[in-house]
Amino acid sequence: MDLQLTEEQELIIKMAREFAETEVGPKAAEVDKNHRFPEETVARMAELGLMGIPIPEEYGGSGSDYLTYVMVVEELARACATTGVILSVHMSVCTYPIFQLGSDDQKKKYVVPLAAGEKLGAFALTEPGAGSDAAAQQTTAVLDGGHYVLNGTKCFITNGAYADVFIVAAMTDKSKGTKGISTFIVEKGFPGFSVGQTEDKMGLKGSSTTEIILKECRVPVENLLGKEGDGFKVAMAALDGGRISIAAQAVGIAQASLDASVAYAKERKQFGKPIASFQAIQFMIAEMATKIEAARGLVHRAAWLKDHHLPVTQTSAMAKYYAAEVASWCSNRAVQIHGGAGYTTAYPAERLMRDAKVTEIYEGTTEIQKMVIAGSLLR
Ligand code: COS
Repeated sequence: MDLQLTEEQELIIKMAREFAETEVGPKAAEVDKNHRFPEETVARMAELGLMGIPIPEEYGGSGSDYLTYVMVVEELARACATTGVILSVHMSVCTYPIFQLGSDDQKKKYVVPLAAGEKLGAFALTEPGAGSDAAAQQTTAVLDGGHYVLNGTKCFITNGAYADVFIVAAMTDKSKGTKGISTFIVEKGFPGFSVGQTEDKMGLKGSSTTEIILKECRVPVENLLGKEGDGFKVAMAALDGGRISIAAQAVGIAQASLDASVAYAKERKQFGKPIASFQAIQFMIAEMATKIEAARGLVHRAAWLKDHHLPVTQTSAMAKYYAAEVASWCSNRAVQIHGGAGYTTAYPAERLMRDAKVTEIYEGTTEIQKMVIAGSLLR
């Protein structure tokens, strides 16, 4: 595995880091406090070419690769975890699957504007009764002439109120179990499509998490993504890629927790000296840095496998499981190092702790990742 970056990859990552530090980070606390979806940041990401990093230029993207893209997600999440997940969902579980699995017409119609950042993407698999058990889909899709008619309610949909294009899973044949699920490309303007309730969450407060309601929603037959009955595999393959970028988001949150801890430990004095001089603090910092490096290594390895079209399911699950635990652990330690100040909104530590938690839950809980890892080992 050669992870030596090219000059072009370095340039993209450097640009993303500067953008994150100067434009994204300074707004993170305000976006969190006001539960504000940072539309202007998404527009700037489009201008900078960050909405289509792993997509070839002929399809509106920057022509780079998955590794560079997840490194950018880390940089963004380090500054603002909300911004990290907006890009992650837009690319990993909407734009990229359409690029990989879509017909040429679908790519021209959807990938081009998505990769250019003219449109925002989302992924609608989860339902009230189909979370970890993703196969328990209740949403139905019935063929009616040139359209499929979709009925059902999706929940916890990231980018829900702001996305233009959704990959939606639905049952085309209930009797066939996982082989009766199909995936569709659905536009927000299709008749029968509406956005339902917005969730009030513990963290990632700037990210839009909503219900999607499909009521006699008419989707043209040419918007079937993959073959009828292949939807479960399409969704699982999308999540294989999605979990790498969520893991990168987790590494970004963990790194921000370390950065904040180092700065505070040098500045805060107790017993007549900076708390950085105490071994209890030094050990926490050393453990954080080591875990972050290990998690980042897993993320880069998974992205490299994906770029080389090698099996990635197991490594992607490992990266997501481990990086999410590291993010939660590091952000918890960051609050501890900050003491009473860490429990207030005067410092970013409490926000990082709230933002970290969901990385252990969405795109498959830690327990699901362990099932996937064990499943591939015990097959
Ligand atoms: N890529 C491609 N195909 C896959 C796959 C993957 N990563 N994982 C499973 N499949 C295929 C299997 O090969 C199998 O195909 P065949 O029937 O042709 O052999 C089919 O899908 C069914 O697989 P399996 O029997 O393993 O499905 P299960 O219902 O047991 O589900 C888990 C497996 C639990 C791992 C899956 O439902 C899952 O990942 N759940 C979590 C979903 C999730 O992340 N939810 C969060 C919502 S998105 S924010």
